[in-house]
Amino acid sequence: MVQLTTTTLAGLLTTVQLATAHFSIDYPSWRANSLQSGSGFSQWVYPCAGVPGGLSTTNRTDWPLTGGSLKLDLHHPWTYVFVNLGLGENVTNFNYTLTPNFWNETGNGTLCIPSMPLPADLTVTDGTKASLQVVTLGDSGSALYNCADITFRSNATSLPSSDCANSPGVSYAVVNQEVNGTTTSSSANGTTSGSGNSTGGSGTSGKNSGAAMGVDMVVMTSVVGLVVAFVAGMGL
Ligand SMILES: [Cu+2]
Repeated sequence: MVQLTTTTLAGLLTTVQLATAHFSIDYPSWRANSLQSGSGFSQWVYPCAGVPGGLSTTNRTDWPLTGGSLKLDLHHPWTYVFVNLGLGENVTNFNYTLTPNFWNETGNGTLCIPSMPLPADLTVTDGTKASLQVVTLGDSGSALYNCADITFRSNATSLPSSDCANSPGVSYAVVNQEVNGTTTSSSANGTTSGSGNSTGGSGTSGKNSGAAMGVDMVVMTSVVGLVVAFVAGMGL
């Protein structure tokens, strides 16, 4: 039984205020500041927070041919993160995933990945234009969207490490897949601290204890539900 008390309402209001915080893409430069009040954009809107492609012809960042840096400013206590890519000048289909296993991220602040690996079946050459869509997913199952436009360049570089560090308390774990009780992949990311993460991140050891596997199972169960809700929300 949930009783609506003054305390509960205050909590709900706090939640709503947190929910307006959303996130930004700091690098590569996002299409537009979808957080700006009066911008008319909403991060709830797929795709790209409703920011149309081609809004700015100068807001396109050069990215290395092997994948570049991604820097997010996350405002929620935790989130699931998906990064997708579509080829072309005005992308309508983000059909390549840069996160085949999505991330379970903890903490608010800067999350910076020095170099995002590209999928093996994605072929790019100098001058190939593309767009990234970053999707974050919370516990309500609703997602937030932002996009950044890039041009693949042979002479482009990643962010220097001095400009690509996570805020204190910000970390992520790559969500494992459980197939018949066998862990098929694990988070082996150097940026994963694992501290303060109550729902994941057990895969770094490469060997699951019974307790850790139990946690993974719970995570995956809820994640499947969330992904279903996510896909349903996209109308696919
Ligand atoms: Cu928010």
